[in-house]
Amino acid sequence: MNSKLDYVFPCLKIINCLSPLKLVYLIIFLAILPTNAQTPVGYNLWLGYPQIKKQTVRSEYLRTTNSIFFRAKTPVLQTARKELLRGLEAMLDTVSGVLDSPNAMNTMWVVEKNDLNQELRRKLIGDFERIGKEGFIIKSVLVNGKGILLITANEDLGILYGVFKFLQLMKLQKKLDELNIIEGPKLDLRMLNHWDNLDRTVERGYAGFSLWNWQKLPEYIDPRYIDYARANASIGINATVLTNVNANALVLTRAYLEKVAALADVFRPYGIKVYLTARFSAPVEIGGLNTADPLNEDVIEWWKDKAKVIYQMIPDFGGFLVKANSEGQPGPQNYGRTHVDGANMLGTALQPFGGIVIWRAFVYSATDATDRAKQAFAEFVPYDGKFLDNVLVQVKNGPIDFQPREPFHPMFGAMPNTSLVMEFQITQEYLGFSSHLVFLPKLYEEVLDAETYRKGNNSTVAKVIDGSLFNNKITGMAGVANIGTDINWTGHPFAQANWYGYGRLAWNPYLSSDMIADEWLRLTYSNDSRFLDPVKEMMASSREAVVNYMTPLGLHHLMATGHHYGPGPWVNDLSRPEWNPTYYHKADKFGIGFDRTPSGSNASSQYAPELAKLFNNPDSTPEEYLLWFHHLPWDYRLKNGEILWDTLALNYQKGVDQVKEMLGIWKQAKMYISEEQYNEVKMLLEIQLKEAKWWRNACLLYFQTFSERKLPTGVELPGENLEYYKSLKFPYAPGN
Ligand code: GCV
Repeated sequence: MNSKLDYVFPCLKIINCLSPLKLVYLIIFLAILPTNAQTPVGYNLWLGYPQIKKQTVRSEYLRTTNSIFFRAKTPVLQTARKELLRGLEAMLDTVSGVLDSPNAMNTMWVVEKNDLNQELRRKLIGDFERIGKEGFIIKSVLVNGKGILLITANEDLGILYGVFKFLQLMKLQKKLDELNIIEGPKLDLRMLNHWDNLDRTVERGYAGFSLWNWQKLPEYIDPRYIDYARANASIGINATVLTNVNANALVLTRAYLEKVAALADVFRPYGIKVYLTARFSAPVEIGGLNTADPLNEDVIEWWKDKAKVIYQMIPDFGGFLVKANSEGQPGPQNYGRTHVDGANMLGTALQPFGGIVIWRAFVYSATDATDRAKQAFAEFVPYDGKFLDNVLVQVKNGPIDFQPREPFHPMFGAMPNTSLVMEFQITQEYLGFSSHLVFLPKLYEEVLDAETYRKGNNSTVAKVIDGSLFNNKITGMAGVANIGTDINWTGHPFAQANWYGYGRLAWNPYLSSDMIADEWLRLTYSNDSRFLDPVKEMMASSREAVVNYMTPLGLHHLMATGHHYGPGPWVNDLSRPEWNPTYYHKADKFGIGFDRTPSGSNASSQYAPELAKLFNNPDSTPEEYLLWFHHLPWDYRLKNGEILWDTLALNYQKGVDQVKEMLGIWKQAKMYISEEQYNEVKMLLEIQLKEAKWWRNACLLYFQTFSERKLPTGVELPGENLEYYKSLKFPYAPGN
C-alpha cells in the first residue's frame, strides 16, 4: 500500500499543467464524485484508522516532532514500517520522517534487538527472554537523556506484531508515553482452517465464495489477499490452511502448487505460513499408484518426493492438515492400518524440511453403534505418545460437532504425551449462519476455562493446549474460517468479532471474552461508552440466547438435514443413525435426553473421575449439560422448582426474549454510528428474531407430541402447526 505522498506529487504535477478553466472543471468533478468511492462499510474490519486530533493523542512524543528510527532490513520489517506509516499518517495526519539510522530528533525507535545499542540490549535482557521468538516490547526508554518510544523484538515478526499493537493502543486512546508492554504469544500455531474448495465454493461458508481465485492465480494477485494477510497479522494469526479438509488431491499437483506458492509469497511478509490439506488417497488419484497404503514403499517414496517438490516451490511451507477415515474421507484404515501409521508416514516425509502434520481426531464410524460422542476418544487415546514429534492431533472443542453448547472434548487432558491442537469453528454452521449475531469468544472462553482435573486442580483446557500442563513441544489452535468474498468479509458485521476474538484467544487463551468484545467494538465502531456499554452487553448475552432458542439444557444436533439451517428435531430417516436429530434427543413419552451415564452409553467415564461423578448424577450435573448426560422424565423437578417440560419451554421463550432485547439495545445505539452500519445489523437482528421464534415453535410443538403437556404461562403460542414447520424446505441453503 502506498504512502499518501506517492499520490500527492504526481497530482501536483498534473494540476500545474492545467489551464484555469480546466482546473475549475476538475474541482467541480471532484466535488460531485460519489462518496462511496471510499472503502465500503465493513471492508476495513478492525483496521480502519480514523483521524485523531493531534492534541488529543495521549503522547507527548507523538505530539511533537515525529521522526522515527526504523531500519527495515527484511520483507517482514518493510511490512511493519509500511503499516506503521499507514496508521500514523491516517490517524495523525502528519507525515512522519522515517530514518534508517538513529538521530537526535527521534521520538520513536522501532528496531530489532540486534540493532539496539549495547546498553539498551543489556537493560532489556530479561524482557527479551520473556517474549520469545514472536513477542514484542513496547516501552518508553531514555536514550542520551531523551525519552523515546521503543518498539523492539527478538525477531522481525515480533516487530510487526508490536507495530499493530501500538497502532491499536493509539486507536483505543490509551496513554502512550508510559507504556511497558512485554508480550508474546502463548501458542505456536495460530491457524485458520479454510474449508474452501477448488471451485471456490466454501463448505459451511456463509460469506460468499472463497477468496482464492485459483483460475487467475498465480499471475493475478487480488489485493484482497494482502488485506487478508494484514488483518490476520494484526491479531497474530501465523498459519493458514487454504483448502477444505474434505480434500481434493489436485491441489498437490504442480499446476496448483504454483498457485499456492503465489499466495505464500503474498502472505510471507506478514508472517503467515501456508498449509494444505492432504487427501490420503492422493498417490492413487494423482500419482498413478494402485494403493495409498502408508506402509507401502512406493507410497512412502511418493509422499517424500511430493514433500521435496513442495519445499522447492514454497521453502517455508507449513505442512499438511489431514481428515482421514472420517465422513467418507480415505485414510490408513482403508488398508488395515492405523491413524498412527498414516500420520507418522506423512510426518516422516515432511520432517527433513521442518514441516508438520496436523491429524484430525474428528472421527466416528458408519458401522460402530457406540455413542458417537465416545468414538474419537476411544480411538485416539490408546495412541498417546505414539505420534512423531512433528505430528499434532487436532481435536474439536466438543465431542460431537461445534454445537451451540457442548461439554469440552474429553480428549483434552487425556493424552499427556501428544500435542493436541484445539479446533474451534468460527463459521456458524450450527449457530444461525451469518444471519445470527452470536459472539463466539464467549463459547471459546467457556471451553478454554473448563477444568479437566487431569493433573489436579487448575488443569484447564487452556493449560492443556498451551503446553504448560504437559510440556508439549508444539502448541496450537485452529479456527474454521468464516471469511469469504462478501464485502465485509464475514457476512454479518458482528461475525468479524468472531474472527478477531478467535485470533486474540489463539494468541493468549487466557484473555476474557468481555475484554475482547470491548477491544473489538472500540476498534471497529466507537470509543463512546454510551455506545460501548450496552452493545457489549448485547454481545455477551448473544451466545446464551442462541443456546436457549436452539438447544437449551444440553440438547444438541437438532438442526435440519444436510445444510443444518433451521430446526429439524423430527428427522429420523437418514441412512446413518447418528446423522438423525432423534438419535441425540431421544424424546419419548417418558422424557428426553441422552443417557451418557453408566446406565447408558457411559461417555461420562471418559472424563476425569471428579467430573464423571458430577455428570453421573442429574442433581449435580450443571443444568446447561443436563440433557447431554441424562434422559429425564418430563416432570423431573429442576433446582428452580419447575418441572423439566416447563423449564425447557421457558428456556426456548427466553432465547426469543433475549433476541428482542438485543434488537432493543441496537435501536438505542443508532445515534452513535452511521445509518448504513445501523441498518445492516438491525435487518439481521430482525431475521434472527424471526428465526429464534421459528426454532422455539418448531421444537416445542414437536417435543409436545411426547410430553403431552400444555405450554407454561409466559410462552407465546406458535402461530403455525407442526406440519407447517416440518414442510419447510431449503434446497439452496448456503454452505452445504
Ligand atoms: C468439512 C461436520 C460438518 C462437515 C465438516 C465436518 C468436519 O460434519 O457438517 O461439513 O466437513 O464436520 O469437520 O470434517
